[in-house]
Amino acid sequence: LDLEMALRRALDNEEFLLYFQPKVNTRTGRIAGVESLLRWHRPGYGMVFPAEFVPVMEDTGLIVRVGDWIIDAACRQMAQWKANGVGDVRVAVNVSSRQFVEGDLEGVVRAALARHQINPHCLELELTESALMANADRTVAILNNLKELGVIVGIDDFGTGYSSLAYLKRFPVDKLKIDIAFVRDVTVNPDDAAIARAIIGMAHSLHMKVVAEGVETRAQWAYLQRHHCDEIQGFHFSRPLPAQALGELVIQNR
Ligand code: G
Ligand code: G
Ligand code: MN
Ligand code: NA
Repeated sequence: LDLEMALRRALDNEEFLLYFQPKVNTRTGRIAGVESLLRWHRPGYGMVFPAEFVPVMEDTGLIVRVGDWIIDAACRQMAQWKANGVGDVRVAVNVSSRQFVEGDLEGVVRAALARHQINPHCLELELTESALMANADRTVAILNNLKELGVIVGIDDFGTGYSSLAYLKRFPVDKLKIDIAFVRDVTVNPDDAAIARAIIGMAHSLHMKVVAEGVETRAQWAYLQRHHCDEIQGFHFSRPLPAQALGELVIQNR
């Protein structure tokens, strides 16, 4: 309950901030974009990670309001990097199920892009299978609107939810993110390797791009490169970084 009270105040007190983890072109090693990851600078506690408070925000519905703030903050940061000479950085934002189901995602995205003068192709949304499956007809309508806007839509943690493959055909999705559960042992476990290759093959057949998360070793990267995974993300290349450090890394990486 203390946590819930503190979270209710956190937005107004500007205690939330975004970190950014690079997504790298698997072939070239160049930064293709970043994923924004929420952090909470809780007074008296230091930096708090989302695992400790996102579930509470989901339960209380706070995530809808905070999710709207995250989309705006990501776009504001893109404008900032541009002003600082870093250039265009594609930012992926995590959208929680409740925000997708209960919020006005299209309206919030449209407003943030306009407010900060952001090219829609520079914004990517990471949706979960559970959000997409909640109401398939509404999902198709929302995704069509987002596609019309020009933003990129991906499915996060792909393979761990209960999405029906039939919907991959119906939903206009641009990207799949292979869950860390299949990446962790991809070089040693033939089953995980088979699943990763199957996701890559299926995505490419459906004209989608594939990103693998949780890449921690050179060997995982090499395997995913050999099997034509488009992008990799993970500690092997970089941990999530504050905005300033990420900007410097992008300049260095060019
Ligand atoms: O950064 P970290 O590894 O602690 O993130 C843990 C989990 O919290 C991940 O599953 C991630 O998707 C989720 N998360 C991180 N940032 C956000 C965010 O901005 N919005 C939502 N809804 N979830 C986030
Ligand atoms: O579910 P989502 O993709 O939003 O979660 C991303 C989370 O994965 C982030 O919280 C990030 O800190 C974490 N992460 C990113 N790279 C790695 C990695 O190489 N290894 C592990 N174990 N976690 C990672
Ligand atoms: Mn994500
Ligand atoms: Na994920």
